Amino acid sequence: MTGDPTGAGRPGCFITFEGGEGAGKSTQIARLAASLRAGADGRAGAREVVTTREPGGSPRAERIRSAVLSGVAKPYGPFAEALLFAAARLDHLATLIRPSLARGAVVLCDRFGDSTRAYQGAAGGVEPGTLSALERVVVGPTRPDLTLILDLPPEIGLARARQRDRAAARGPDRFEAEALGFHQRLRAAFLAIAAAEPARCAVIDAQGSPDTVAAAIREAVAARLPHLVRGAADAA
Ligand code: Z5A
Repeated sequence: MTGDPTGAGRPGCFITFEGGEGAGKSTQIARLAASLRAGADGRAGAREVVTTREPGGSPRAERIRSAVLSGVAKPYGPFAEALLFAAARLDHLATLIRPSLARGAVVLCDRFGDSTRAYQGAAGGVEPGTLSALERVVVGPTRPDLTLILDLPPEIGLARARQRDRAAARGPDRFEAEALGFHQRLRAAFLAIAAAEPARCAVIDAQGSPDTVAAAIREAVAARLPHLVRGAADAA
């Protein structure tokens, strides 16, 4: 991919996935990556696709991830946690996201700034203006071209996450362990973000089978970023 197809001042394309616990973000990122990597003839590797996640995505940010998800920062409060997520994001942007976008890659990121707005803001009580100021400083112009918000009732997402955790013989992390009301506020917050920024965000019903959700995502990407799917095989 060459030039600046999204008009965002960079040759690559930045797509983020957001939503509550167990919404299927990891599952769907893998599927969209496979679909975008396939060329018109189904040949893998036709397009560079970088998959990454937040918190984390770079060695230094992954160290912050381990600390925050262990719950060690919880006693300092949601604003301190927002600062830690921002510190991780700063490194992730500098070392992985911006260099990938600059060479024309498609970057698919599991969570980004909207998670800070939803978890630390709407559900955690940090004032939105404070988080917007932090986002302006940390993210700058590297805003996503498209944000896919995977939406489903939190009871279903939490049940999926618990089942996955049981299979991996591990307990819930810092945020999975929060009460249902917290997760309901998260869902409302993501839907409010989508309603406030319809040009950037697409809400995807995440209750269907993985195949159904993958098809809805491909449709949303084709509608919003047609240059990405032109020629891409129906691989996922
Ligand atoms: N956080 C924050 O507070 N502030 C911030 O700024 C940022 C993050 C960036 C990261 O946790 C935590 O950090 C997160 C918010 C907070 N909260 N928590 N917990 P994480 O990365 O470990 O977890 P996550 O982002 O919430 O994702 P997840 O729980 O791992 O879920 P997921 O990626 O959305 O889903 P999945 O792994 O693809 O699927 C979950 C299970 O459901 C799995 O067994 C699948 O096989 C199954 N699945 C997937 N799709 C389906 C469908 N369609 N039907 C049935 N079953 C399905």
